[in-house]
Amino acid sequence: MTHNNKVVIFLGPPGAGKGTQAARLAQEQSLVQLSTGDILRDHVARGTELGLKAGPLMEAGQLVPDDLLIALIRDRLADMEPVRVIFDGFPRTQAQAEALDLLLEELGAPVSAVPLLEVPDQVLIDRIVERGRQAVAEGRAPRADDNEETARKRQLVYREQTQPLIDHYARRGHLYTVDGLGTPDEVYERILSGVH
Ligand code: B4P
Repeated sequence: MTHNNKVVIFLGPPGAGKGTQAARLAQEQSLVQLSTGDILRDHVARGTELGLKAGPLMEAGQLVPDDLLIALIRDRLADMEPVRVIFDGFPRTQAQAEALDLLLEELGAPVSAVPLLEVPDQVLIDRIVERGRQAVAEGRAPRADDNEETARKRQLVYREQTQPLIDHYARRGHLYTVDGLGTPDEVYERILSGVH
C-alpha cells in the first residue's frame, strides 16, 4: 500500500459533464482517467468481441452487462501502482459498486472523493443533442446515443440503476454535490473544493 493513492469517482446523470471534468482533473492531478464510455466506444470502433456485444446496447441507451464492465476495470487496475485514478462512468449499478469496493480494498486504495454533478433533466438533454449537432456540423459522425430519444432512455436507466449509488457513497461519507450548471471552468472550481 502506498500513501500516494488517490481514487475519485464521478457520479451524475448522462451529459452532466463527468467526462469533461474528469479529463481536466486527471491532467492537473496526474491521475489516470478511466472512462468506461470511452473504453467501450473504442471497442465498438475496433469491432472487438466486447465491442460487438456493447454496441447495440449503447445505441439503445441500455447498460452493458456488469460482468463485462467489472472484468474490464479489474484489468485496468491490475498493475497500477500507485493507484491514482478517476472513474468516469463507473460504477453504474449496485453490483459494479460492490465489485469496485472489493477491488479497491484488495489494492489498499480507499475512495478519496465522490463528486456528484447535478444538472436539471432538460439541460442534460439539450447538451447531448447539441453535442450530436456539433459533430454533424463538423463533418464527424455523431455518437450513436447522442439523440433526444436515446438521451431520455439513458436518463431513465440512470434513475433506476445508478441513482441508488448516491446512497451507497453518501453512507461512506465520500459524497459531495456539485452544481453542474455554469461554464466548465466554474464547475471545475466547485469540484476542486472537495478533492484534496
Ligand atoms: P458515457 O460515455 O459515460 O456517457 P455520458 O454519461 O453521456 O457522459 P458524461 O456525463 O461524461 O457527459 P460529458 O462530459 O460527455 O456512457 C455512454 C454509454 O456507455 C452508456 O449509456 C452505456 O450504454 C455504456 N456504459 C458506460 N459505462 C458503463 C458501465 N459502467 N456499465 C454499463 N454500461 C456502461 O458531457 C456531455 C455534453 O455536455 C458534452 O457535449 C459537453 O461538451 C457538454 N458539457 C459538459 N460540461 C458542460 C457545461 N458546464 N456547460 C455546457 N455544456 C457542457
